[in-house]
Amino acid sequence: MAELPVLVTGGAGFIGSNLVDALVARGYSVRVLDNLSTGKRSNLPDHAGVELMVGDVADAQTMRDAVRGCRAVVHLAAVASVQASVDDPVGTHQSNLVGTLNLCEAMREAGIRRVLFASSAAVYGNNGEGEPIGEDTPKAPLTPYAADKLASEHYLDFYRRQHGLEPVVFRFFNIYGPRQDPSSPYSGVISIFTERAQKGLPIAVFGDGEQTRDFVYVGDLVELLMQALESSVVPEGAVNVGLNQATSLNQLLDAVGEVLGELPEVTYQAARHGDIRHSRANNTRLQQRYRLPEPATGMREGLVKLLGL
Ligand code: NAD
Ligand code: UD2
Repeated sequence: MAELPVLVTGGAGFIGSNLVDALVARGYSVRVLDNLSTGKRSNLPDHAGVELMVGDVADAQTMRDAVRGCRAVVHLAAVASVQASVDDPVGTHQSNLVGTLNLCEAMREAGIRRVLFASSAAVYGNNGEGEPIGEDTPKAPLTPYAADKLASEHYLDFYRRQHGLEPVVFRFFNIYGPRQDPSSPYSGVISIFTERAQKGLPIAVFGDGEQTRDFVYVGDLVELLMQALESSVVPEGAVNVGLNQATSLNQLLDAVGEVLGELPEVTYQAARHGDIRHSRANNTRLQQRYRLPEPATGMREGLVKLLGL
């Protein structure tokens, strides 16, 4: 069975390329479908077992071609920037919802069942803020990005009930690690802070730095994705991917300073409009269904790996 490829949509991006490395290391062959909008060819290993199809998930025929002969799919392709979805709701909808629907149809036609889907903590909006957020927390998708993620979850559930698809829906909290692109102001905060600290450029904290996030190292996420791919059972219901640990930006800066030996100038500016104060996952379901790496990668260790030290 292992000779049939796993399809990774968005596999040339940050999370996708880290997953591709792990799949290759475990002897899987991999097909990547990516339009290289934010992903890069150079993120992928030069390996005979990795095939790159440059194409768009929003194109139904491309999606049919991509799933043909695959054993399972990990669906990561999306416009991952919330701000981009605010600026261009119609354009991002093609990637973020139509892409998912095309995938469901292509899998139904091809008789492929297992699909892992990258949803987001964004589906909760500001609900549950201040306490660990459980999966049953009422949803409040406040942006086109979040609306498309939540709608994708519902379509996947329809295909599960109607056509026997085996969707595994993960709601990622804040993922960080190597190859996360720091180039936009809305890139992940860890990618921005570490890049600027390495270059000695000033760091801007929006707010007082006491806001907290539940940061997950990408290597730990990839371990979970591998388990979900290989598991024989697929229980219903989305699963939060967080560590139930709150790290403030000030604590993050301390850790960056410790790991690099020094920090550039840090300025505190006005908080971003609509910024969430505290985001932390209740991860009981994750722990019931999967084995989190024990111990999970701590912030200092994750920064060392990210910085290649
Ligand atoms: P990324 O931008 O590095 O990866 C997305 C990949 O999808 C890129 O390689 C991009 O080129 C590709 N892509 C975009 N639109 C496409 C299209 N229409 N057709 C084909 N390929 C397309 O971002 P990432 O952080 O690796 O995100 C991966 C997934 O995880 C996304 O679905 C994102 O929404 C989700 N997610 C990420 C985080 C996080 O903290 N990084 C949090 C929640 C959810
Ligand atoms: C994350 C996701 C977003 C969405 C949201 C849902 C990322 C990159 N973003 O947004 O897609 O899923 O969660 O809740 O994963 N900050 C600074 N200085 C900077 C950059 C950021 O202070 O230069 C602050 C920012 O204001 C926020 C915190 O850092 O308080 C984290 O920002 P982020 O963009 O990494 O992630 P978040 O949680 O806002």
